[in-house]
Amino acid sequence: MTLLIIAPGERLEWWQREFTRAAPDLEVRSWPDVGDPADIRYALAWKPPAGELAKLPNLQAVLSMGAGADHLFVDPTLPDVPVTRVVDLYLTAGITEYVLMHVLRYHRNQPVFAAQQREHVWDDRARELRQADERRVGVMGLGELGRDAVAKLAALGFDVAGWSRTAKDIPGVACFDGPDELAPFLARTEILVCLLPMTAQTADILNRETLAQLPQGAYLINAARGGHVVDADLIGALASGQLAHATLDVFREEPLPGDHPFWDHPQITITPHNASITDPRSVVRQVAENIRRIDAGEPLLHLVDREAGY
Ligand code: NDP
Ligand code: OXD
Repeated sequence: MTLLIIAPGERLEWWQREFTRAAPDLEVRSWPDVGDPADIRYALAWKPPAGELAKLPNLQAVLSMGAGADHLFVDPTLPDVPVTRVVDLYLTAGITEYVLMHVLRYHRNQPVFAAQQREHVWDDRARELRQADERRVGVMGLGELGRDAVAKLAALGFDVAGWSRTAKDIPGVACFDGPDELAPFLARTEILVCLLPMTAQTADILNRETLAQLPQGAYLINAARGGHVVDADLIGALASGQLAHATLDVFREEPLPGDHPFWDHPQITITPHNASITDPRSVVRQVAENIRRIDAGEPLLHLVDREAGY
């Protein structure tokens, strides 16, 4: 029973080490050193090259190394086996820290003060003095990540709303759902946080039309996927003043190409897709548990609904 890891090279040794600690009986190989492909029963993957998983004739499950599984579904040859994803306290905590950091940064007008510093300007007039309970924050996606973010934003006192596919009831959070409630959700959202999965329904969701439904001068934080944002529409919304600033962790092409206009845009903050990072120390345990379940014929943890795409 062999697990194949297909992922960027720099952390492979760490994964190997953690598997040795948590599941010493499991044989673990790292792509491209597959050995006999017939040995491989499970694959733990992050952005595997298209066609590689289809070469494994006895594959029983693909375990996404991240919370998202969209990087697997882009491969048209992905084998028809169960797909699971990561749900992990550390991963969630990282995203929540990122969301809180950037919401607070916008709430406290930090981009204005950063620009003033570049110009050696001392101007202590806050652009607008607002209390947290007067600041309307909206989170798209109320899943594992979105639910934690809204709870902690609400605990800080923000006026918080969330938008999801199906109806939710979360204490202290104004919940909106479905396409019909997207416009009212956006209309009340001054700081918009995107934590949606990438699916056929959510691709390009932040476009000229939807960005125009936000109040003028709104802020955007995208820690979900680059394909949620239409790049040219974002740049247009920043130029017109419809958006004041955007913080982007994810991009249509990663790494972000050196000549992309986002890099030097004064109203865009870029982070290199590290809002949160899967931590092998905790995640090997759920991978090992899912392998145990596959072997025992038990239902898997954190199964992805292939039809829904998340
Ligand atoms: P979940 O599957 O737990 O939650 C997804 C949420 O999105 C659910 O609330 C779901 O609604 C909602 N949703 C899905 N489709 C729609 C739709 N068409 N309209 C409205 N709402 C929709 O995912 P996670 O919270 O675990 O992760 C979210 C995403 O965050 C990941 O898919 C990944 O892309 C990204 N991510 C980014 C990281 C980074 O470092 N930048 C790190 C980790 C994840 P419902 O509840 O009704 O089903
Ligand atoms: C994930 C990610 O999906 O890091 O986990 O983007």
